[in-house]
Amino acid sequence: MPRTTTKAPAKKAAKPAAPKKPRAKKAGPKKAAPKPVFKTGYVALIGRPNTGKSTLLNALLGQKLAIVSDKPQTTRISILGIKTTDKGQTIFVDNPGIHKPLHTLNKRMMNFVYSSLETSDVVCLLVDATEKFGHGDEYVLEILRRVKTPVFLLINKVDIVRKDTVLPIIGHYKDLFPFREIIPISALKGVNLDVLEGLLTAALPEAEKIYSDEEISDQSERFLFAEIIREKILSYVTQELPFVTAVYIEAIEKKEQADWKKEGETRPVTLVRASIFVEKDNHRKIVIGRHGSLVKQVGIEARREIEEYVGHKVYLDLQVRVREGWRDSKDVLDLIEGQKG
Ligand SMILES: Nc1nc2c(ncn2[C@@H]2O[C@H](COP(=O)(O)OP(=O)(O)OP(=O)(O)O)[C@@H](O)[C@H]2O)c(=O)[nH]1
Ligand SMILES: [Mg+2]
Repeated sequence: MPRTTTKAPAKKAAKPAAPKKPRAKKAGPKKAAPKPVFKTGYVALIGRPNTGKSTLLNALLGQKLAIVSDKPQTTRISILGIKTTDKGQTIFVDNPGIHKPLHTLNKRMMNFVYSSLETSDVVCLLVDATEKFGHGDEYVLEILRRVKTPVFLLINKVDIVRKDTVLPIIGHYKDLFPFREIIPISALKGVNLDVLEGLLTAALPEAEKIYSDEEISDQSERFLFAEIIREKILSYVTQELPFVTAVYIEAIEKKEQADWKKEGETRPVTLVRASIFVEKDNHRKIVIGRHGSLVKQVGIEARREIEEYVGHKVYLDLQVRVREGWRDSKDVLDLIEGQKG
Protein backbone atom coordinates (compact mmCIF):
# COMPACT_ATOMS: atom_id res chain seq x y z
CA MET A 1 0.00 0.00 0.00
CA PRO A 2 1.60 3.29 -1.05
CA ARG A 3 1.85 5.97 1.61
CA THR A 4 -0.68 8.37 0.26
CA THR A 5 -2.97 10.89 1.80
CA THR A 6 -5.78 12.41 -0.14
CA LYS A 7 -7.00 15.86 0.66
CA ALA A 8 -10.68 16.70 0.43
CA PRO A 9 -11.55 19.38 -2.14
CA ALA A 10 -13.45 21.73 0.19
CA LYS A 11 -10.57 23.92 1.26
CA LYS A 12 -9.89 27.63 1.29
CA ALA A 13 -8.00 28.91 -1.74
CA ALA A 14 -4.41 29.75 -0.82
CA LYS A 15 -3.64 33.44 -0.34
CA PRO A 16 -1.48 34.92 -3.14
CA ALA A 17 2.07 35.17 -1.90
CA ALA A 18 3.20 38.68 -0.91
CA PRO A 19 6.13 39.99 -3.00
CA LYS A 20 9.39 39.25 -1.26
CA LYS A 21 11.34 42.20 0.05
CA PRO A 22 15.07 42.06 -0.49
CA ARG A 23 16.69 41.48 2.89
CA ALA A 24 19.70 43.50 3.80
CA LYS A 25 22.42 41.39 5.38
CA LYS A 26 23.40 42.90 8.69
CA ALA A 27 26.42 42.04 10.69
CA GLY A 28 26.00 41.79 14.46
CA PRO A 29 24.88 39.44 17.18
CA LYS A 30 22.77 36.50 16.01
CA LYS A 31 19.16 36.30 17.17
CA ALA A 32 18.29 33.35 19.43
CA ALA A 33 16.75 30.45 17.48
CA PRO A 34 12.96 30.47 17.76
CA LYS A 35 11.58 28.05 20.35
CA PRO A 36 10.36 24.90 18.56
CA VAL A 37 6.57 24.71 18.45
CA PHE A 38 4.96 22.19 20.77
CA LYS A 39 1.57 20.81 19.71
CA THR A 40 -0.89 19.34 22.17
CA GLY A 41 -4.46 18.18 21.82
CA TYR A 42 -7.14 15.53 21.93
CA VAL A 43 -7.79 13.22 18.98
CA ALA A 44 -11.11 11.38 19.13
CA LEU A 45 -11.14 7.94 17.48
CA ILE A 46 -14.69 7.34 16.42
CA GLY A 47 -16.63 5.15 14.03
CA ARG A 48 -19.05 2.27 13.89
CA PRO A 49 -18.38 -0.76 16.09
CA ASN A 50 -15.62 -3.10 14.90
CA THR A 51 -13.92 -0.61 12.57
CA GLY A 52 -10.61 -0.95 14.42
CA LYS A 53 -10.48 2.04 16.78
CA SER A 54 -8.98 0.10 19.69
CA THR A 55 -6.54 -1.70 17.39
CA LEU A 56 -5.43 1.72 16.14
CA LEU A 57 -5.03 3.12 19.67
CA ASN A 58 -2.78 0.18 20.59
CA ALA A 59 -0.77 0.51 17.37
CA LEU A 60 -0.22 4.24 17.85
CA LEU A 61 0.87 3.78 21.46
CA GLY A 62 2.97 0.71 20.67
CA GLN A 63 1.38 -1.29 23.48
CA LYS A 64 -1.90 -2.89 24.40
CA LEU A 65 -4.06 -0.39 26.24
CA ALA A 66 -7.48 -1.33 24.89
CA ILE A 67 -9.03 -4.74 24.41
CA VAL A 68 -9.88 -5.86 20.90
CA SER A 69 -12.32 -8.43 19.57
CA ASP A 70 -14.12 -9.39 16.39
CA LYS A 71 -17.47 -8.81 18.17
CA PRO A 72 -19.13 -5.38 17.88
CA GLN A 73 -19.45 -3.05 20.90
CA THR A 74 -16.29 -4.30 22.59
CA THR A 75 -15.29 -0.88 23.93
CA ARG A 76 -17.85 0.44 26.42
CA ILE A 77 -15.92 3.21 28.17
CA SER A 78 -13.58 5.71 26.51
CA ILE A 79 -9.92 5.40 27.35
CA LEU A 80 -6.98 7.67 26.70
CA GLY A 81 -3.71 6.80 25.05
CA ILE A 82 -1.23 9.61 25.68
CA LYS A 83 1.75 9.94 23.34
CA THR A 84 4.40 12.48 24.22
CA THR A 85 7.34 13.28 21.96
CA ASP A 86 9.68 16.27 21.68
CA LYS A 87 7.26 17.74 19.11
CA GLY A 88 4.05 17.46 21.07
CA GLN A 89 1.56 15.51 23.11
CA THR A 90 -1.24 13.75 21.28
CA ILE A 91 -4.01 12.44 23.50
CA PHE A 92 -5.87 9.75 21.59
CA VAL A 93 -9.34 8.90 22.87
CA ASP A 94 -10.59 5.41 22.05
CA ASN A 95 -14.38 5.45 22.07
CA PRO A 96 -17.22 2.96 21.93
CA GLY A 97 -18.58 2.35 18.44
CA ILE A 98 -21.45 4.55 17.26
CA HIS A 99 -24.74 2.64 17.31
CA LYS A 100 -28.40 3.23 18.09
CA PRO A 101 -28.66 2.73 21.83
CA LEU A 102 -31.31 0.33 23.16
CA HIS A 103 -30.24 -0.04 26.81
CA THR A 104 -28.98 2.38 29.45
CA LEU A 105 -25.53 0.80 28.96
CA ASN A 106 -25.61 1.75 25.27
CA LYS A 107 -26.85 5.28 26.01
CA ARG A 108 -23.91 5.71 28.36
CA MET A 109 -21.57 4.36 25.65
CA MET A 110 -22.91 6.94 23.22
CA ASN A 111 -22.50 9.70 25.83
CA PHE A 112 -18.80 8.89 25.90
CA VAL A 113 -18.71 9.41 22.14
CA TYR A 114 -20.54 12.75 22.35
CA SER A 115 -18.34 14.14 25.10
CA SER A 116 -15.20 13.02 23.27
CA LEU A 117 -16.43 14.81 20.13
CA GLU A 118 -17.03 17.96 22.17
CA THR A 119 -13.58 18.01 23.75
CA SER A 120 -11.47 16.93 20.79
CA ASP A 121 -9.23 19.07 18.61
CA VAL A 122 -9.29 16.59 15.74
CA VAL A 123 -11.70 13.76 15.04
CA CYS A 124 -10.55 10.59 13.29
CA LEU A 125 -13.46 8.74 11.73
CA LEU A 126 -12.55 5.11 11.10
CA VAL A 127 -14.41 3.17 8.44
CA ASP A 128 -13.95 -0.47 7.52
CA ALA A 129 -12.76 -0.86 3.91
CA THR A 130 -14.27 -4.35 3.79
CA GLU A 131 -17.81 -3.17 4.61
CA LYS A 132 -20.36 -1.65 2.26
CA PHE A 133 -21.61 1.88 3.05
CA GLY A 134 -24.97 1.69 4.80
CA HIS A 135 -27.48 3.39 7.12
CA GLY A 136 -25.11 3.06 10.08
CA ASP A 137 -22.47 5.06 8.21
CA GLU A 138 -25.00 7.72 7.26
CA TYR A 139 -25.96 7.96 10.96
CA VAL A 140 -22.29 8.54 11.87
CA LEU A 141 -21.94 11.30 9.27
CA GLU A 142 -25.10 12.96 10.60
CA ILE A 143 -23.51 13.15 14.03
CA LEU A 144 -20.28 14.53 12.53
CA ARG A 145 -22.11 17.27 10.66
CA ARG A 146 -22.83 18.84 14.07
CA VAL A 147 -19.10 18.93 14.92
CA LYS A 148 -16.93 21.97 14.24
CA THR A 149 -13.56 20.22 14.65
CA PRO A 150 -11.57 19.05 11.60
CA VAL A 151 -12.36 15.45 10.70
CA PHE A 152 -9.87 12.97 9.22
CA LEU A 153 -11.29 9.97 7.42
CA LEU A 154 -9.26 6.81 8.04
CA ILE A 155 -10.13 3.96 5.71
CA ASN A 156 -8.97 1.02 7.79
CA LYS A 157 -8.18 -2.64 7.04
CA VAL A 158 -6.66 -1.88 3.64
CA ASP A 159 -4.40 -4.90 4.22
CA ILE A 160 -7.30 -7.22 3.35
CA VAL A 161 -8.92 -5.48 0.39
CA ARG A 162 -7.87 -5.23 -3.25
CA LYS A 163 -6.05 -1.95 -3.94
CA ASP A 164 -8.59 -0.90 -6.56
CA THR A 165 -11.43 -0.91 -4.00
CA VAL A 166 -9.95 1.97 -1.98
CA LEU A 167 -10.23 4.78 -4.58
CA PRO A 168 -14.02 4.39 -5.02
CA ILE A 169 -14.45 4.53 -1.21
CA ILE A 170 -12.44 7.78 -1.14
CA GLY A 171 -14.53 9.20 -3.99
CA HIS A 172 -17.79 8.27 -2.26
CA TYR A 173 -16.86 9.82 1.10
CA LYS A 174 -15.39 12.97 -0.49
CA ASP A 175 -18.82 13.82 -1.88
CA LEU A 176 -20.53 13.32 1.47
CA PHE A 177 -18.39 15.28 3.91
CA PRO A 178 -15.62 17.92 3.86
CA PHE A 179 -12.91 15.77 5.44
CA ARG A 180 -9.67 17.56 6.28
CA GLU A 181 -7.68 14.47 5.25
CA ILE A 182 -8.49 11.05 3.86
CA ILE A 183 -5.93 8.37 4.69
CA PRO A 184 -6.08 4.67 3.85
CA ILE A 185 -4.54 2.77 6.79
CA SER A 186 -4.10 -0.62 8.33
CA ALA A 187 -4.16 -0.37 12.10
CA LEU A 188 -3.27 -4.05 12.33
CA LYS A 189 -0.26 -3.94 9.98
CA GLY A 190 0.83 -0.39 10.78
CA VAL A 191 0.28 0.94 7.25
CA ASN A 192 0.37 4.75 6.91
CA LEU A 193 0.34 5.36 10.67
CA ASP A 194 3.46 7.57 10.51
CA VAL A 195 1.75 9.70 7.85
CA LEU A 196 -1.35 9.90 10.04
CA GLU A 197 0.64 10.97 13.10
CA GLY A 198 2.49 13.67 11.17
CA LEU A 199 -0.73 15.16 9.84
CA LEU A 200 -2.37 14.98 13.27
CA THR A 201 0.48 16.81 14.97
CA ALA A 202 0.31 19.50 12.28
CA ALA A 203 -3.43 19.93 12.89
CA LEU A 204 -3.19 20.21 16.69
CA PRO A 205 -3.02 23.60 18.42
CA GLU A 206 0.19 24.99 19.80
CA ALA A 207 0.01 24.31 23.53
CA GLU A 208 1.92 23.02 26.53
CA LYS A 209 1.56 19.38 27.51
CA ILE A 210 -1.38 18.38 29.70
CA TYR A 211 -0.04 15.08 31.06
CA SER A 212 3.41 14.27 32.38
CA ASP A 213 5.80 12.33 30.12
CA GLU A 214 5.27 9.09 32.09
CA GLU A 215 1.47 9.03 31.78
CA ILE A 216 0.26 6.73 29.02
CA SER A 217 -3.38 6.16 29.91
CA ASP A 218 -6.14 7.14 32.30
CA GLN A 219 -7.30 3.64 33.16
CA SER A 220 -6.71 2.05 36.54
CA GLU A 221 -5.14 -1.36 37.04
CA ARG A 222 -8.52 -2.58 38.26
CA PHE A 223 -10.27 -1.56 35.05
CA LEU A 224 -7.49 -3.05 32.93
CA PHE A 225 -7.80 -6.43 34.70
CA ALA A 226 -11.60 -6.41 34.21
CA GLU A 227 -11.13 -5.64 30.52
CA ILE A 228 -8.51 -8.38 30.05
CA ILE A 229 -10.95 -10.93 31.52
CA ARG A 230 -13.79 -9.63 29.33
CA GLU A 231 -11.59 -9.84 26.23
CA LYS A 232 -10.90 -13.53 26.88
CA ILE A 233 -14.62 -14.22 27.35
CA LEU A 234 -15.45 -12.36 24.10
CA SER A 235 -13.05 -14.58 22.19
CA TYR A 236 -15.07 -17.67 23.14
CA VAL A 237 -18.72 -16.59 23.10
CA THR A 238 -21.15 -15.70 20.32
CA GLN A 239 -24.69 -14.39 19.69
CA GLU A 240 -26.03 -12.26 22.56
CA LEU A 241 -23.38 -13.37 25.06
CA PRO A 242 -20.82 -10.63 24.21
CA PHE A 243 -23.48 -7.99 24.85
CA VAL A 244 -24.75 -9.37 28.18
CA THR A 245 -21.36 -10.01 29.79
CA ALA A 246 -19.62 -7.59 32.14
CA VAL A 247 -16.70 -8.02 34.52
CA TYR A 248 -16.37 -6.51 37.95
CA ILE A 249 -13.18 -6.79 40.01
CA GLU A 250 -14.26 -7.44 43.59
CA ALA A 251 -10.78 -7.26 45.10
CA ILE A 252 -7.09 -7.02 44.31
CA GLU A 253 -4.75 -8.03 47.09
CA LYS A 254 -0.97 -7.78 46.90
CA LYS A 255 0.94 -10.08 49.25
CA GLU A 256 4.33 -11.55 49.97
CA GLN A 257 4.43 -15.35 49.84
CA ALA A 258 7.13 -17.75 50.99
CA ASP A 259 9.35 -18.52 47.99
CA TRP A 260 9.71 -22.30 47.84
CA LYS A 261 12.67 -21.95 45.50
CA LYS A 262 14.67 -19.80 47.94
CA GLU A 263 14.43 -20.79 51.58
CA GLY A 264 13.67 -17.94 53.99
CA GLU A 265 12.79 -15.55 51.19
CA THR A 266 9.45 -14.24 49.97
CA ARG A 267 8.05 -13.31 46.56
CA PRO A 268 5.21 -10.95 45.63
CA VAL A 269 1.86 -12.38 44.55
CA THR A 270 -1.36 -10.68 43.49
CA LEU A 271 -4.76 -12.16 44.28
CA VAL A 272 -7.57 -11.00 41.99
CA ARG A 273 -11.22 -11.82 42.71
CA ALA A 274 -13.60 -11.06 39.86
CA SER A 275 -17.31 -11.47 39.11
CA ILE A 276 -18.55 -12.08 35.61
CA PHE A 277 -22.07 -10.70 35.30
CA VAL A 278 -24.55 -12.14 32.81
CA GLU A 279 -28.28 -11.56 32.50
CA LYS A 280 -29.82 -15.04 32.64
CA ASP A 281 -29.12 -18.46 34.04
CA ASN A 282 -28.65 -19.97 30.57
CA HIS A 283 -25.95 -17.31 29.91
CA ARG A 284 -24.30 -18.38 33.16
CA LYS A 285 -24.26 -22.01 32.05
CA ILE A 286 -22.67 -21.07 28.71
CA VAL A 287 -19.94 -18.95 30.31
CA ILE A 288 -19.16 -21.69 32.83
CA GLY A 289 -19.05 -24.28 30.04
CA ARG A 290 -19.12 -28.06 30.26
CA HIS A 291 -17.70 -29.06 33.63
CA GLY A 292 -16.44 -25.51 34.04
CA SER A 293 -14.20 -25.76 30.98
CA LEU A 294 -14.89 -22.32 29.49
CA VAL A 295 -14.46 -20.23 32.62
CA LYS A 296 -11.34 -22.27 33.40
CA GLN A 297 -9.81 -21.48 30.01
CA VAL A 298 -10.75 -17.79 30.35
CA GLY A 299 -9.10 -17.82 33.79
CA ILE A 300 -5.86 -19.35 32.47
CA GLU A 301 -5.53 -16.85 29.61
CA ALA A 302 -6.51 -13.80 31.67
CA ARG A 303 -4.19 -14.78 34.52
CA ARG A 304 -1.24 -15.12 32.11
CA GLU A 305 -1.85 -11.66 30.69
CA ILE A 306 -2.27 -10.08 34.12
CA GLU A 307 0.95 -11.81 35.26
CA GLU A 308 2.79 -10.33 32.28
CA TYR A 309 1.48 -6.91 33.28
CA VAL A 310 2.33 -7.09 37.02
CA GLY A 311 5.51 -9.10 36.48
CA HIS A 312 4.82 -11.75 39.11
CA LYS A 313 2.54 -14.63 40.14
CA VAL A 314 -1.20 -13.98 40.05
CA TYR A 315 -4.05 -16.01 41.51
CA LEU A 316 -7.31 -15.30 39.72
CA ASP A 317 -10.68 -16.30 41.11
CA LEU A 318 -13.63 -15.98 38.70
CA GLN A 319 -17.31 -16.33 39.69
CA VAL A 320 -20.11 -16.16 37.12
CA ARG A 321 -23.19 -14.39 38.54
CA VAL A 322 -26.62 -13.59 37.16
CA ARG A 323 -27.60 -9.90 37.38
CA GLU A 324 -30.89 -9.73 35.58
CA GLY A 325 -31.26 -6.62 33.41
CA TRP A 326 -27.87 -5.20 34.49
CA ARG A 327 -27.64 -3.25 31.21
CA ASP A 328 -30.45 -1.05 32.53
CA SER A 329 -29.38 -1.02 36.17
CA LYS A 330 -27.83 2.27 37.26
CA ASP A 331 -26.22 0.56 40.26
CA VAL A 332 -24.42 -2.13 38.26
CA LEU A 333 -23.43 0.31 35.52
CA ASP A 334 -22.01 2.73 38.12
CA LEU A 335 -20.11 -0.13 39.73
CA ILE A 336 -18.53 -1.21 36.44
CA GLU A 337 -17.75 2.31 35.28
CA GLY A 338 -16.41 3.22 38.71
CA GLN A 339 -13.60 0.68 38.27
CA LYS A 340 -11.88 2.93 35.77
CA GLY A 341 -10.60 5.06 38.64
N1 LIG B 1 -7.32 -7.08 8.75
C1 LIG B 1 -7.44 -6.10 9.63
N2 LIG B 1 -8.20 -6.28 10.72
C2 LIG B 1 -8.29 -5.26 11.59
C3 LIG B 1 -7.62 -4.02 11.40
N3 LIG B 1 -7.93 -3.21 12.44
C4 LIG B 1 -8.75 -3.92 13.25
N4 LIG B 1 -8.96 -5.16 12.77
C5 LIG B 1 -9.80 -6.23 13.33
O1 LIG B 1 -11.13 -5.75 13.44
C6 LIG B 1 -11.76 -6.27 14.61
C7 LIG B 1 -12.29 -5.13 15.47
O2 LIG B 1 -11.21 -4.40 16.00
P1 LIG B 1 -11.36 -3.42 17.24
O3 LIG B 1 -10.10 -2.66 17.36
O4 LIG B 1 -11.83 -4.17 18.45
O5 LIG B 1 -12.53 -2.49 16.71
P2 LIG B 1 -13.27 -1.27 17.47
O6 LIG B 1 -13.55 -0.26 16.45
O7 LIG B 1 -12.47 -0.84 18.64
O8 LIG B 1 -14.62 -1.99 17.91
P3 LIG B 1 -15.66 -1.53 19.08
O9 LIG B 1 -14.88 -1.35 20.34
O10 LIG B 1 -16.59 -2.69 19.14
O11 LIG B 1 -16.31 -0.29 18.61
C8 LIG B 1 -10.70 -7.13 15.32
O12 LIG B 1 -10.90 -8.47 14.93
C9 LIG B 1 -9.39 -6.58 14.76
O13 LIG B 1 -8.35 -7.52 14.75
C10 LIG B 1 -6.82 -3.87 10.23
O14 LIG B 1 -6.19 -2.86 9.96
N5 LIG B 1 -6.77 -4.95 9.38
MG1 LIG C 1 -12.95 -0.80 20.65
